[in-house]
Amino acid sequence: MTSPDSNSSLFDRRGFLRKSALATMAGLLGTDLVFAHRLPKEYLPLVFDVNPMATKHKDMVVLNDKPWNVEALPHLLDDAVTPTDKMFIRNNGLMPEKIDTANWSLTINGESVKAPKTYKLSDLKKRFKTYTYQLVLECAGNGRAGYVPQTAGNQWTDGAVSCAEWTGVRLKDILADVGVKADAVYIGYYGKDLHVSQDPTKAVISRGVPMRKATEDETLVAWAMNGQDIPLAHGFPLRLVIGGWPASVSGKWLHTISVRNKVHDGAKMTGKSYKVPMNAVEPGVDPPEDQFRIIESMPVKSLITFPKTGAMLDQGKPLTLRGHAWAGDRSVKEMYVSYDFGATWQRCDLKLAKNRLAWQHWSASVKLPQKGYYEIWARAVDDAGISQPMVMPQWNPEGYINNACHRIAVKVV
Ligand SMILES: Nc1nc2c(c(=O)[nH]1)N[C@H]1C(S)=C(S)[C@@H](COP(=O)(O)O)O[C@H]1N2
Ligand SMILES: [Mo]
Repeated sequence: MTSPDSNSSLFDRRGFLRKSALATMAGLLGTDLVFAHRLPKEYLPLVFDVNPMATKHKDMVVLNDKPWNVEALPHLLDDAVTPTDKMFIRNNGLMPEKIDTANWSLTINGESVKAPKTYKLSDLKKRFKTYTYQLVLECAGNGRAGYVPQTAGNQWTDGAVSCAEWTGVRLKDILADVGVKADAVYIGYYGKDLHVSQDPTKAVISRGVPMRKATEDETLVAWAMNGQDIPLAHGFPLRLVIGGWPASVSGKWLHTISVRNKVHDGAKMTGKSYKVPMNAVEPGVDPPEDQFRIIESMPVKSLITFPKTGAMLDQGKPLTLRGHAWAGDRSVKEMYVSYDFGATWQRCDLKLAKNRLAWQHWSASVKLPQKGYYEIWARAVDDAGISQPMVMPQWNPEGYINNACHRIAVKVV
């Protein structure tokens, strides 16, 4: 949602905001637009123009505003499905300023398509079967703040993760319609955001995944999130959504997908971006580029979303804990909590995921024996038997994939 002249789906034929658009905005703002009927023709409320924080929960943490990098706190992620206002934002560049939804299109090109093909957004919606999935998007840098020595980049704590409900068409259905050659190995996306230097010739980010991940059922070209248009900060009007892998492969403001006959070499696919050393390194050691591998499925992880760290609890009352757990392409098999610094672990009730690549909800009831200070530690185990580490996992120079156990502090009074 941005410049007035460009949002044709938001305005009616006479240029006034549609009732449905107004309802969406009121929902996002959490309050009514008083005098909405007085808004001049082709005007959007200013608040949507400039600041994605307008639609975020007041406790969301801004790490950077140029580009926008905003994270949730664990207790904000308590909802089963992450609502817009509590969803982290990770922008590498500046959000596109002119979005012409009426003329938005998706082009499929690259060495490994039989012939390039372009679909108008409206045709995509009609032509292919629509699917809805809950998908975990976690920034590969989530948890970076926990690495010692510190690594460069946004110092995410635990909140660069979401699980929203995405609606769109399967990328594999589009690719089948286009026709892909036998030598296809990778796809790469292109989005309409602008480099921070505002130089339009500079690419912001253009990442991708191997064909086997690109053609999974859950890999979507999506236009809706949680049943509404995708919010501008999260990729309006079209986005590639790929659950379980670094969220950097889920391209926002999507206009092109290239089918490649080699590993995609777009911006932030090369160098050391989104890569970790192939072999363990001592903390602080940065090996040469050829000793890095691309991060694929994300590791097993969990969050305690209730209570909030710092909670004061009444003595004698059982404490109900809850949160979510996820494990990249895998599922989570077991979930444990400890309130004695890991000496003993209690098994939690763990639900199945709504669908593959969605997070799983867990809960547990614990009895803290007496007044005093406690920490609750939470630990998930994936279906291959791999557990979250209690301490810092393998340090890496870019500070990726820190899946150490989440801890909260509570006091019984
Ligand atoms: N076009 C584009 N797509 C993008 C990005 C971006 O900067 N530009 N950031 C990526 C990264 S690094 C992450 S972690 C996710 C963040 O998604 P979100 O902001 O919707 O939470 O989007 C990915 N897709
Ligand atoms: Mo990211």
